[in-house]
Amino acid sequence: MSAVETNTFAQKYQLRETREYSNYIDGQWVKSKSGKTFENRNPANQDDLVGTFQESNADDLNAAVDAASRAYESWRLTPAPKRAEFLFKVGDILKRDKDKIAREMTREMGKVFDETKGDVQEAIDMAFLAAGEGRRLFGVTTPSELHNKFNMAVRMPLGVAGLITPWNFPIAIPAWKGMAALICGNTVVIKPASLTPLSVIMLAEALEEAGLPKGVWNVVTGGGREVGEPMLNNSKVRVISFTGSTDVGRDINVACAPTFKHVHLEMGGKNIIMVMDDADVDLAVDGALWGAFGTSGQRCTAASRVVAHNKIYDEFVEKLAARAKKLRVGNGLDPNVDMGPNVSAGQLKTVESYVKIGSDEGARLVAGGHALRDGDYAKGFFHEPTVFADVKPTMRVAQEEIFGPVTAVMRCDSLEEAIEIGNSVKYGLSSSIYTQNINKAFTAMRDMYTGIFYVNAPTIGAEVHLPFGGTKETGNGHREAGVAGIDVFSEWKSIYVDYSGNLQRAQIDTEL
Ligand code: UN1
Repeated sequence: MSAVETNTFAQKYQLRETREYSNYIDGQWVKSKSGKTFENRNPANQDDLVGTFQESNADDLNAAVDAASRAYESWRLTPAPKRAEFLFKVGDILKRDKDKIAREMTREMGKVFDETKGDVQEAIDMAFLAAGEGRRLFGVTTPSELHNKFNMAVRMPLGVAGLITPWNFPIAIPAWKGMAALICGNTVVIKPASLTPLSVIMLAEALEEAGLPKGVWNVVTGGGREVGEPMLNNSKVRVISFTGSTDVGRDINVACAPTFKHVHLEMGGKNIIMVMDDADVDLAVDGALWGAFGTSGQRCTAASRVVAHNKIYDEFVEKLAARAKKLRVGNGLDPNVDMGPNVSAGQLKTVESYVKIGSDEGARLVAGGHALRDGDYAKGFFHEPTVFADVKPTMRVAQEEIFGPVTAVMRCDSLEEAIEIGNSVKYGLSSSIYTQNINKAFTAMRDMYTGIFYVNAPTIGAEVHLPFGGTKETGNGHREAGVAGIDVFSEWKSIYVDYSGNLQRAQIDTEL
């Protein structure tokens, strides 16, 4: 491909010129000590080179951790409302640049422009939420069991936070983690997914423009082995927050055990929409379509399973298949497109292999089922929105995370059966019910063992001021976003102030 063609694409969609990007370490844009770079190309059009990025190594990572560690000494002592001022500014900058950032993000990872605007909006929301928290960061005061003694518990930061972030929400998830880390007084080293370094660089540009002191936020691009592993091994990093696959999360947990780092893991999902016989079927179809094919199904919270009551099953399947067939697939920057490509050749291959697995298992293909390779599609990683019907709950397509535009529809005869099927997977991120019956809604709300639950809405649509995360193999007991996110990036210090002037022994000198 020639540079001229790249420019044509960039110009057509008002994109940045292709160039080499640097790491951001200690307030400077610097090249990797490796001397190597890697390319990042548009998944909708491999001719379009987004940029080249530093293929960093352990030296770069350790330099970033050292910088973050030095900056920590003054950042932790900066009053939290003052730290908040930087975050308010970042929120304003992201708001000002929302469309520009979103266009680059669509170019970088493929989802449609409306969705990348939502991604940037989520980062804005998170910046403002965390900034507001700067005047709260509530602790606890409580009476003492002794006379003239004052008890309280306060939050303290941990030190350097290491963030390993995914490509599907390339700015929202770094913001969930990063804004919470910063407001608590931690400094940050972030390794973005290799498929979306630019989104995290754009976030760093906003933080730099907001005047964040040097070393407080550092970005090191590169691979998991070369950058991620040294982060896990560096004893100055005190907390790791990771979003990605369950397999990688497990390895991270093990790798962090020897240095007793705090670890927050956000991993896989196999989320379900339950459609009851009294549901508004058209609304449920709208929800299933958005839940399954938003972000081309590449969300941890994607509705990759649906269980529909036998009484409405045929109507639901027919309508969902018809609507899925009508979705327009293509370049997410084109306003006439409903669904973008898969993020990479590897991801597309996974989708294709699951379509084969589903067909071999005897599931009935009612929409899609093929990669798109003709004409302009040949330049990207496109796949048709795909619906399997008559899926059995034990089939692999109903059990395993696919992370692509494929959903598996199953049958049930009752709410109890739907809940049993819903809970029968190893993940526990998100679930939802469509029903007009409040008793059913509350029963499912209580009995679905997932971290997120929706009524008359799909499995996606989390807002930043509520905890985000899941049970079982989705998480390790933590949540991010909301006030729960503050818990990941702070720890408690219980403080006892004895102003009696006497030695008072707790549990012993307690008689009046
Ligand atoms: C994810 O599913 O990977 O709830 C994150 C949503 C978004 C975040 C999703 N706010 O769909």
